[in-house]
Amino acid sequence: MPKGLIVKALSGYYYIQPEEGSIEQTIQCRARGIFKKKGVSPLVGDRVIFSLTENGEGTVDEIEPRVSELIRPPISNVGLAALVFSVVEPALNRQLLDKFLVHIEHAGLDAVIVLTKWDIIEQLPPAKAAAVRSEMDHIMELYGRIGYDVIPTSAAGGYGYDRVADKLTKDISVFAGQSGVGKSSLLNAMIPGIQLETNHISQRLGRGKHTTRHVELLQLPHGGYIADTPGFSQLDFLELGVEQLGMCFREFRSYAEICKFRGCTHIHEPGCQVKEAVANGEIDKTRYGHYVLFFEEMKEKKRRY
Ligand SMILES: Nc1nc2c(ncn2[C@@H]2O[C@H](COP(=O)(O)OP(=O)(O)OP(=O)(O)O)[C@@H](O)[C@H]2O)c(=O)[nH]1
Ligand SMILES: [Mg+2]
Ligand SMILES: [Zn+2]
Repeated sequence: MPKGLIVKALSGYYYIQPEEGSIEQTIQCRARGIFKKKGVSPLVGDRVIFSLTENGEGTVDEIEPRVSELIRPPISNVGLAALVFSVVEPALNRQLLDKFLVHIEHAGLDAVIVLTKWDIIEQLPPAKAAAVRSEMDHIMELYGRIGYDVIPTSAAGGYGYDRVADKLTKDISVFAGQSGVGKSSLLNAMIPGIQLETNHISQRLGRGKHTTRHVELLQLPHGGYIADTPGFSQLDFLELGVEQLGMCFREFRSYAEICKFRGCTHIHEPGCQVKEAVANGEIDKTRYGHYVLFFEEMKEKKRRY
């Protein structure tokens, strides 16, 4: 039976690129009923076995084991996530960035942080421009030190995306971020010949309009795939256990190993080396603040279910 890759999922259909075919020759497939019964649904990124039906369509029969899986955006077998944040319009939300990073660390993916719309900084009133620039310098320095590449880009100005493209060396990578930050615009600038739909952010709401409505894999010129995804503004910690949270903050790890108590939550225990590192400035206070916030959020969820 033929094998293929799910490159798009839309309205109950899965679009499969056959192993020996190009992305233009996708086959529209339904999933077999058995998946629903088992509570699994095929994801974009899945390598599958499929069969052809008489009408030129097909059926997804089997999903090969996944290397990784993200719930939001829903995609499997991703090796690297590019977390896309605009420097303005909408303003960079550090809490969402840290939440995102927790998900990425938990899923075991590599991450790069892509800052978009850099050109807009130049057009801001001088005081505002200086404030944004200094915040971005801080973010680049801080996250760089933790071990994440931070890449400033501008689709309008035509720079930075070659550095992003260089990072997309995994078989499948994904662009993820809020609506209106410019994911599709950056992909349009990066990949010759594609024209993804993009849209102005709403003046009234100050955010994007959810222009991209489905997850879709695009073929990269130098091999591999990149997924454009719909934006979102909320992320839930569905599958993450509260005891795993600390490990998802990369810079906590070496300190957590030497906390006085095994299983230290770094909240109230004496002899906590993470808190010590926060106090002496080795760990960023805002990052730690988000850790505490997420910790409480997760505890609260647990209580409610
Ligand atoms: N000035 C400037 N505007 C940009 C840049 N990148 C994107 N934009 C604008 O930002 C708006 C949103 O861009 P999109 O690419 O549609 O954003 P998206 O992240 O794909 O949004 P969703 O599909 O809704 O998740 C559009 O009006 C773009 O023209 C940039 O580098 N500079
Ligand atoms: Mg889009
Ligand atoms: Zn501790």
